[in-house]
Amino acid sequence: MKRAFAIILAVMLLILPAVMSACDNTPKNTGSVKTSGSPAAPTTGTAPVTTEVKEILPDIPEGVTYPDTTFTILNYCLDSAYETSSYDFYVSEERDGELINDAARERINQIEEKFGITIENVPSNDPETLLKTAVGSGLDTYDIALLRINKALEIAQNGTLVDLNTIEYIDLEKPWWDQHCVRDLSIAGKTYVATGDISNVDEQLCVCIFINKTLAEEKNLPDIYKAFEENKWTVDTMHEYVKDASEDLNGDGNYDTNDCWGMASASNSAFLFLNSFGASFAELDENGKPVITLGSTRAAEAVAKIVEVYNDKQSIIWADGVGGGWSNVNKMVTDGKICLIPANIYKFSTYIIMEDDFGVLPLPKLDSEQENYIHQVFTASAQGLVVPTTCSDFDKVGIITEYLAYLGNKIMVPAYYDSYLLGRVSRDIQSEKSFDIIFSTKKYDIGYAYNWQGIAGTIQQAISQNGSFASIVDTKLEAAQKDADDLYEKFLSSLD
Ligand SMILES: [Ca+2]
Ligand SMILES: [Ca+2]
Repeated sequence: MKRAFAIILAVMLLILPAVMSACDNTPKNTGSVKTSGSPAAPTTGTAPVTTEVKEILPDIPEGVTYPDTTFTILNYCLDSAYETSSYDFYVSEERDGELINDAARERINQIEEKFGITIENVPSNDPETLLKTAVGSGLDTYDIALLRINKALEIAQNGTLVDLNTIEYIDLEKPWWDQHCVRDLSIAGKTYVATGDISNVDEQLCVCIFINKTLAEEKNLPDIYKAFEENKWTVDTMHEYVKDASEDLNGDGNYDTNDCWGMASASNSAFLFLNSFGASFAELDENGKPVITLGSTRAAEAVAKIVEVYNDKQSIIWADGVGGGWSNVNKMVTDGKICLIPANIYKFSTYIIMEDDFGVLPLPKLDSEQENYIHQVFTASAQGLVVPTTCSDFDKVGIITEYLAYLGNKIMVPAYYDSYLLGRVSRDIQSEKSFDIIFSTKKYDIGYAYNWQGIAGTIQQAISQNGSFASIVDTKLEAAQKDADDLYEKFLSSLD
């Protein structure tokens, strides 16, 4: 995955939609579009290199319209717990002039014009309950919904949702659907929830490492970007780095919120390193059957490292270990007292006010032998598309949904990239490179999503006990696998 971000704006605007579509894909599943993102474009800015690129279009019937009808989108819009909000379909006059708002409005306008429909956005803090209730009453209230992925998978068990593969005009192989999501969450080959360019939230809720470069320089820390270039960006490198950054600023012999810290996180966020270190809670096998993988050697090695790092109480401050929690720790970040923060990308909206210079890195590997970086999407809050079983016109829903995703690729993704990631978050070339890596190595962990027998909490438990992971996991493995097997059988014998 290569991109040419250093080229002039005109060329960038031409190629970005195509490039971003490839971004939501595994490398194997691409059409001709991907080639536009491959070779670096000429820096002279003379000849656009995209003239031969054939645009991939949605396979929907020509000229179909649905005049005077409303297309209702139930949307998980605000999540106060995680401070995220979705502007995928939410537009407001107050935010006119903001690129993402204007792009969202443009997408809605184009859809309404093309199909003669009216888009109605229904934002909710609990759309899953609303949808379940509507479907339970046999009501076709919502055409589609964007639900929290974990909750969507949960209600998929109860016959509320349609396997998206059965909807004729939704083509999940198209580049605007996130192939990582389809790969990781399609139990028994059934895809009840999907995301991709239809929404920006899966990117906002992807993890990265945020680094305070000003502080790193003050502390004379080694060049962390160089370690990355040399394939030495590993958990051990990270740990050494954060050890060197901590300082007892007021010299009272205690490390607390008055001091400088190598890293800030929370014991209940530590699980995000599991995927990064090449392990997982569960994986789907070749039949789409979930297999609990938390008992593997790899998982044991990964968790041992996580436990080691998080129990270094002079280097890492836990947001769940200080008064005021994250709001206090976020202030330390913006005050320039934290060197590294593993966080979801949306956290930049909080950190952007800081004066210090900062950069972005992928999450480290377990060791240099590990082939790829891997980045978990936080599915507890990230939302995905679902279609309720009470849908009365699957062709209509398929056609409009596919076109929404396609326009997301053309309109929304470039706005998100230009306005937010490139325009505001990225302050150096390395950060741009990091976003490329992060979005091309997304992972959705089915075991984290279903959390059978509470397996998602085992890492925090191991951290608080400073070890004993094997015995913690041993008590859960068999029952968790049984739960996963039952779910698989249920999905096999299916539902819709
Ligand atoms: Ca997306
Ligand atoms: Ca102190």
